[in-house]
Amino acid sequence: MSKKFWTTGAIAATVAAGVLLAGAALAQSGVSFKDPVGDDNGPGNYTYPTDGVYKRGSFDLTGFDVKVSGKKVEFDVTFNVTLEDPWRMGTGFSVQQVFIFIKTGDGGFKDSPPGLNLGFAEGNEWNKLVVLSPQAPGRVKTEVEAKVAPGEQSAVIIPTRVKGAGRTISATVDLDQLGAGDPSTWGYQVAIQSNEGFPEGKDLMTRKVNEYEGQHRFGGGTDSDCDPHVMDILAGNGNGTPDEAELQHQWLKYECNPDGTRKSGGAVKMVYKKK
Ligand SMILES: [Ca+2]
Ligand SMILES: [Ca+2]
Ligand SMILES: [Ca+2]
Repeated sequence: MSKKFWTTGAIAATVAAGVLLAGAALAQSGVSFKDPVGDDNGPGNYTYPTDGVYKRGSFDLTGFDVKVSGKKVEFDVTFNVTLEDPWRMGTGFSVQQVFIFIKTGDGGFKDSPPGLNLGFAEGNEWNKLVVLSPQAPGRVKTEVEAKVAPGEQSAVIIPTRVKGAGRTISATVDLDQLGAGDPSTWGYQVAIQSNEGFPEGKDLMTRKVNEYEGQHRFGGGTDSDCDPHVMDILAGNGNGTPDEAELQHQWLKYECNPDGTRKSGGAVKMVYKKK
C-alpha cells in the first residue's frame, strides 16, 4: 500500500469525524432544567393517594430536557422514581401525566385547561401545551376536544407516542407544531399530575386534590376546585436548588371563597434558561 493512500484515508477520516461532531452538536441543542427533590407537595402540604401504585417520588419532578434535532423536538421529563406500568397502559408508565406549558411568544392563555386549576402570572401566559399521557392519543384528543376551550384547542399538542423508561417520560413532536423560533429561548412550565382514566366533570384526565387523601385522591387541598391540582412544577431558574421548592410553594399559594371559588392565586411563572 502506498503512503499516498494512507494520507488520503487520514483526511477522509478527519472530515468524517468533523461531520459527526457537527451532528452531535445539533442533537445536543436545546435546554435543560432541574427541579429539587422532595417538593412533590404542590403548595407545600399536598399528600399522595393511599393506593400502593403511587410510590414515593412518583410525582417528584427532578429534570426537564428539551432536545432539538433538526425539525424534531424531544421532551424528557425525569422523576425521582423508577417508572412502572401497573395499569398496563403499554407505555412504560401509568400513574403520571405531564403538562408542558410553553411560552413561545407574546400573548397566550392565562389559565390552564380544567382539572389543573393553574393560573399564570401576567406576562407568563402559555402559547402551547404538550400533554404527555399514558392514555392512547385518540382518547386524549377526544378529551381535549370535549374539555378545552375551542379557542385553545389548536394550542394543545398530543404526541403520537409517549414512552416511559427508567425514570424518564419522553415524547417527540415536530418543531413546526410548536411554532417558529428557537426553543432554547422559550419559557417553560412543567406541571406534574396523575393520569385519571375516569376524570370528574370537566377535568382533563387529572386526579382530584381534596382536603383528605383517598385511595385515588390527593390530599392537603380543598374539596372544591379553587386549589391548584398539581403536585410539582418548575420554579426560579430551574436549577434544582432548595430555594426553588419554597418559590414553588409561593407560586401555587391560593385562597378560597366560602363558596369554594378561588379568591386569590394564579401566580405561576414560566422558567427560562439563564443566559
Ligand atoms: Ca421536584
Ligand atoms: Ca380540590
Ligand atoms: Ca418543583
